Amino acid sequence: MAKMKFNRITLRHVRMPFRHAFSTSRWTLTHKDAILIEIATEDGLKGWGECVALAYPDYCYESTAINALVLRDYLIPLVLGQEFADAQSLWEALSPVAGHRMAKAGLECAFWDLDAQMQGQSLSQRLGGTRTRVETGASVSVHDSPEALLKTVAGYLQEGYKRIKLKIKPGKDVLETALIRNTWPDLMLQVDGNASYNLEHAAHLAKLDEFGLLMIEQPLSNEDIIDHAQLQRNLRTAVCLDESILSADDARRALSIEACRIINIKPGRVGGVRESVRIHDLCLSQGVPVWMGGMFETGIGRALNVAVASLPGFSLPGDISASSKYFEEDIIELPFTLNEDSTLTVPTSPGLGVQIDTKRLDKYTIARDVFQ
Ligand code: OSB
Ligand code: MG
Repeated sequence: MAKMKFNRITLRHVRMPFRHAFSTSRWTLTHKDAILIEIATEDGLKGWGECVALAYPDYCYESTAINALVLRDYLIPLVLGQEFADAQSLWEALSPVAGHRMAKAGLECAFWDLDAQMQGQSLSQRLGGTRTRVETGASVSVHDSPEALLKTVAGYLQEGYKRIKLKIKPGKDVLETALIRNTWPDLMLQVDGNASYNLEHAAHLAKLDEFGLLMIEQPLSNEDIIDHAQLQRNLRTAVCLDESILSADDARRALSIEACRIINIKPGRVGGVRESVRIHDLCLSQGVPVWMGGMFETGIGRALNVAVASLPGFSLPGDISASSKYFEEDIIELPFTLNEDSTLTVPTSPGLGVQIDTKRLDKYTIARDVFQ
């Protein structure tokens, strides 16, 4: 296969206002910050990637500013001017740097955009995707009052989302979940603890068992698959791991001790598409459902997630909403919109299959750095 040379790499720090502030168990965000990466090749092709870290390092140790630093000082010097035949060789070139999978994934996403363009294929086709539409659901932030929560959920259902994921934290969990369940008895419903609980909450979390949830996502800390295994033994509800799974090896270890029954895959979190496919394949071979997570991506990261979610093992609705769930305007020309069946359509043009709206991109760019 033709090799691709990374001739010029442009980093942009974008900051896009959210339509509504979003609160997780620890932090409230009013803007989406991200490092966007453009890689230009010798023959003028351009590939785009997004680093999914948030502005504040609460989900994990990576943040937007840390992504920028690690890319500038460590990762870009390893790949600039180099040629790569496949994602494996790119990954090996980045291996001197430990961790920092979100920063690495931004580069890897741009690689795949270029790679699929060179093949004249959409990324979904390139990866062997089997769906033309991917099922989605809405992730619902922690709310101050039950009334406000019900109003938000009702709004998403009205817009057409068929699955709701409620963010929970100690003190805002069982009652809130009961409220939604009692209001919508047949709703596909799941909860996400974002690592805010510990094993002392096990009996309390077991109260969620009566609500017929699809899963409880990452109740315990990022590092701890051992305690998750103990918790899962005491819950009927399936545990799903998000923060704890950074690689296919992590997934294999977690499944081998039954720390979870479901895995949330975020290409940005696990180091990119290649590692996502490895987790997907492992889970498919063991009959473990996976689904596509989200990190409030701009149109670039969203396009990547949609393409990866078109693989056959993604059997549960993903956190891949329409662009308008978060943003007044996206940085791509045609924002992602929700179909009537609670799906997004998988792009079919080459690469990521989205066109950058350069005017809007410039409007939201707060810093730019070119390496060549
Ligand atoms: O835990 O899944 C999470 C967003 C940022 C960080 C972590 C998470 C989330 C979400 C939002 O739940 C999902 C989305 O992008 O819609
Ligand atoms: Mg999560």
